[in-house]
Amino acid sequence: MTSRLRPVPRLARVERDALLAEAQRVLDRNWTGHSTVASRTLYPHQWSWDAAFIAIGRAWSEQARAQRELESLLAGQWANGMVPHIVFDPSVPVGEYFPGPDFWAAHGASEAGPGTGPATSGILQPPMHARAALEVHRRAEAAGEGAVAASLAFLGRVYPKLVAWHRYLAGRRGVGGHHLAAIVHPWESGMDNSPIWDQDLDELRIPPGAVPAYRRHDLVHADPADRPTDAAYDRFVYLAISYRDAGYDDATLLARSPFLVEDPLFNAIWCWSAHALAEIAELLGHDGAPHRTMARRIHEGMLTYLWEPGARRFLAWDVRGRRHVSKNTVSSLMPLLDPELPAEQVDAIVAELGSTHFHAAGPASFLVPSYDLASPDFDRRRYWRGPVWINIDWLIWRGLGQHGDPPVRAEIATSMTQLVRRSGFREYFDPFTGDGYGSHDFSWTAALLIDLLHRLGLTGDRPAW
Ligand code: 2M8
Repeated sequence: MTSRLRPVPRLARVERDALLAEAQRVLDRNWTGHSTVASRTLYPHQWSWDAAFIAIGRAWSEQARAQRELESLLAGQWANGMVPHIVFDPSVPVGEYFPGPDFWAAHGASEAGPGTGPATSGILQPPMHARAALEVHRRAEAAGEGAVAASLAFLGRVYPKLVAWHRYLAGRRGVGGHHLAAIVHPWESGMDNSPIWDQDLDELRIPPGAVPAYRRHDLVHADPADRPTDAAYDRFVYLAISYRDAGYDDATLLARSPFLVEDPLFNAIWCWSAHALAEIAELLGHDGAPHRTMARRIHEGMLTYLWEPGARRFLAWDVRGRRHVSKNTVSSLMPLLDPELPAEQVDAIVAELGSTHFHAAGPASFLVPSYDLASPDFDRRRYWRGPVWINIDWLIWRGLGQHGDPPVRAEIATSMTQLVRRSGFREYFDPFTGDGYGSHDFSWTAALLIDLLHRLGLTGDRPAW
C-alpha cells in the first residue's frame, strides 16, 4: 500500500501565514455577533457540528468567540438534552433557508423541545461538542493563567449541558440495544447525501400528498449537479415530517421510525467526545469515570455490531432492516477517532486509505474522497457522494494521530492545504482536479485549516515550513 504514497511538498512560511490570514477573514465575515454562519449564502444560520469545528479553529486566537460559538448553540438545547442541528437566527428573513423554523415547529412540539430558547430544527447532528469544548480549553491553557480561569468558568457552564446531551443520546437514541446511538434522518449523520442511505430512502413509500409543495432554497446558491436530487430531497422532507408529526417522540422510534441507522461516523465522534467529557469532568473536579464507561460501551458497540469481519470494514447498521449497509464510504474510516481502537482495525483502515478505493493514482489527486473511487455510483462532484471534505480529512488526520502517525497522515494534511490554496475555502472539492464545489467562504474549511496549520507548526509534522 505504501507504494501509492507520494512525497509531501513543503509550504513556505509566508504562504502559511497568508493562508491563516485569509482563513481568519472568512471567519470574520461569517461572524454574526454571537455565532458563525456555515456560509453566508447556502447556510445562513448556525449548524451544530459546524459550530464545533468553527470553535476549534477560532480558539487559536479568539477564545471569547470560540466559547460564545458553543454557548450560542447550546442555548438551543432542548429540555430533553437534544442539541438541535440548526439554531435559527431570527434576523434572517423567512424563506432564506428551507426547511426553516415554521417547518420544524419545534416550540410547539412537546415539553421535550427548546422551551423559551431560540427557534431550532427538530433533529440532531454528530456530537462533536464535548471534544470541541475541551480543545477550546487546551488553547486557553497555552494562552496563560487569566485565560485558563475564564475557560474553566466556560467549561463549568457547558459541562451539565454536554452531560445531558450524551445522556439523551444513550437513553433516547440507544434504541438498537447496542450501546450505540441511532439516527432518524440522513441529515442527522452530517453526510446528508451519502450513498449509505440510498437503499433505505429507495424503500420508503411516501403516501400521496404527504409531502407538501416546497421551494428548494439551496438550488438558488449552488449548481444542481453539486446538490442532492429532487427525488432525494422529497424523501428527506418526508422523513422530517414523519418525525415532527410524531411529536419528536423517541419512545416509539423502534416501532414507528421509517429510518433508523447506527452509523460509524456518528458513533466514533460520540466515543471521542465521551473521552473528552471525562477529561472536562476531571478538570472541574468531578468524576470522569461515568463518561469513560460510556466511551467504553460505544467502543464495544462499534466493534461488536459495526465491524464486519468479512469485509474488514466498519459498516452502518440498519436497525429496522437488521442488516449492514454495504457501502464503502469515509464513515467506515472514522472509528480511528476511538483512542482504544485495536491494531487489527487500525491496520485495516490504514490499508484502505492507501488502496485504490480511497487513494487515486496520478499526480493531481487529493485525499480523502468521501466514497469509494471504484464504486459504480461514485460521483466526483455531488455532495457527499465522492468529493473531498475538509472536516472529514481533519477527523481522519486527528484519528490517525492517535494511532502511530502512518505516512498517509502527512499526505492528508498536504491535500487539505493544497486544496484550499488551489480553490479557496470551498465547501467540498473534486478528488481528481481539486476544483471547489458548493459554497464559497465555507466556515469549517477555514476553521479547520487554521487548526491544522497551527498544529503542524507546533509539532513539526510534515509538511514543514
Ligand atoms: C449540509 O446539510 C444541510 C442540512 O442540514 C443542507 O444540505 O442544507 C451538510 O453538509 C451538513 O453536514 C452541514 O452541517 C450543513 C451546514 O454546513 O450542510
